Amino acid sequence: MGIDLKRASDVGSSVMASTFRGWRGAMASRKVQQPEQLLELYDREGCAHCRFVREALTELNLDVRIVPVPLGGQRNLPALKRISGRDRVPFLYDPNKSAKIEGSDAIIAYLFNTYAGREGPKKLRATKFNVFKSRLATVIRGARGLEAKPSVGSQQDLTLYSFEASPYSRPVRERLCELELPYKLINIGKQQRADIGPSNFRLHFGEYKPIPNTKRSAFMNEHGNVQVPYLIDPNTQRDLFESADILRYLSTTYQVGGASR
Ligand SMILES: N[C@@H](CCC(=O)N[C@@H](CS)C(=O)NCC(=O)O)C(=O)O
Repeated sequence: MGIDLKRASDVGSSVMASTFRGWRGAMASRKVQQPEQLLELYDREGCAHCRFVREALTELNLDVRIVPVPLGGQRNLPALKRISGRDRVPFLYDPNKSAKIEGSDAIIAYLFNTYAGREGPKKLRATKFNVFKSRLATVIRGARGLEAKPSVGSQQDLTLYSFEASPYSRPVRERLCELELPYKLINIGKQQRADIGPSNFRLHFGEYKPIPNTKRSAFMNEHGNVQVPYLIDPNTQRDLFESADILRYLSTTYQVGGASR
């Protein structure tokens, strides 16, 4: 059995990226309720400030529609300009409160105040040091998730189960961003000690039981385990586990030229 060095370095650099950010965006609240209408985030996966917002969304256990606006991308830029009057990310639209907010500090303050009734953590603020660490995370990932690749659009949004610090999910989010594919991001961060670890090697003895009546327990009931990334594509009626398979699928289906990196 040979070792796939390209894959090992992909997963390794993604682990490093999460480590630079102190594994923010791994743990999720047990309390916060998902609002009725989906929040919408204009986002660039490799953008240092967008990462803080996605970390906050995982920690608040909130789902969101991600509208990727990579550098050089033209598909979603008109929608961003229409809603915000500018071309800056991160930009949040909350249809529940008709709120439109630009910039990570303002968005995170809004999210924590509105959905948790408290201030956001200092570690998610855009201080020079935090921005530096978030940029390092992008650098170690070879600047993936920053620039658009030639792609064909999708009719309907895809759905991705993920959590921000998940090393296996990050490459998938990068690819979705580069291909300018909007998607529903369902965050299933860790809510208890038993959730910690990869799906096949949890740091927990005995049978794995997610907390009842959570997104994790619903996922467990449907699939018999909890594992991310998990992608659903209503355009082709495909659903996939395994990050390597998902990356291959996205490139083959949506990338012009179809080649995988
Ligand atoms: N071989 C899988 C590994 C996936 C995996 O282990 N994902 C972790 C998160 S990075 C997971 O699902 N952990 C279990 C959990 O969060 O409950 C892949 O490449 O997608």
